[in-house]
Amino acid sequence: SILSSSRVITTVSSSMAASGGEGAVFNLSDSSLLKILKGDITKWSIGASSDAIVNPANERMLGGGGADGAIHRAAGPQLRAACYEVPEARPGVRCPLGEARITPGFNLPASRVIHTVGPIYDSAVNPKESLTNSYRNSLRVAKENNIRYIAFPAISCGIYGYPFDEAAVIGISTIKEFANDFKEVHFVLFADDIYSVWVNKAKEVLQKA
Ligand code: AR6
Repeated sequence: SILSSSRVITTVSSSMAASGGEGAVFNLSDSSLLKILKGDITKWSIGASSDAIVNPANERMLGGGGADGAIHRAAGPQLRAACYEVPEARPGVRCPLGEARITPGFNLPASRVIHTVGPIYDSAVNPKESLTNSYRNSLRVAKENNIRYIAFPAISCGIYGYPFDEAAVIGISTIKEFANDFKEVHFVLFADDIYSVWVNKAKEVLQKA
């Protein structure tokens, strides 16, 4: 797709087309890319067994609204059953704030789902630290499971109320720490306003591809 000249012009790959078509590409390192795409994360896959999407879940890990609800609907009831089997860290808590857990993707195009719990912006003790932990632990779990392509939504930026610009800087900078561990890291963002914030913050934090 041809974007306005202030943005990065890129060709449409199959994964971009599947997730909406519009995208911007940045270098994380010599051998890895960050792609910021507009679209629906439940449709995302790179077509490899080493791909995973990140689910912005809650501590119970049994589904919810927003992207979590959409991911569970698209994956089918086996996903909820697999989440139910994740051992509780404390009663009712399968994934504590800032941590991450992995399951198969079942009926999703992506092979695996990495569930993480971001902070509720207005009530978290240290929302910045918790959001950083969410990204860092999602990437750690992905790396431990040999994931080479991973797609994030804007964790905490919906129901959990995190300001987009602060969340974008945290997400992009934390991903940069893992530049050598992944071939591609994608953000798949649902709305125009969040997409624009992410592209602008990526221009500040990273080099264009
Ligand atoms: N693809 C990509 N992004 C999406 C999609 C989608 N299909 N659907 C929504 N978004 P949210 P949170 C965007 O609310 O703020 C759930 O109830 C959305 O526009 O999904 O971390 C959980 O169970 C927003 O920009 O997650 C938790 O209780 C971003 O994804 C709670 O919500 C994240 O919004 C988690 O809240």
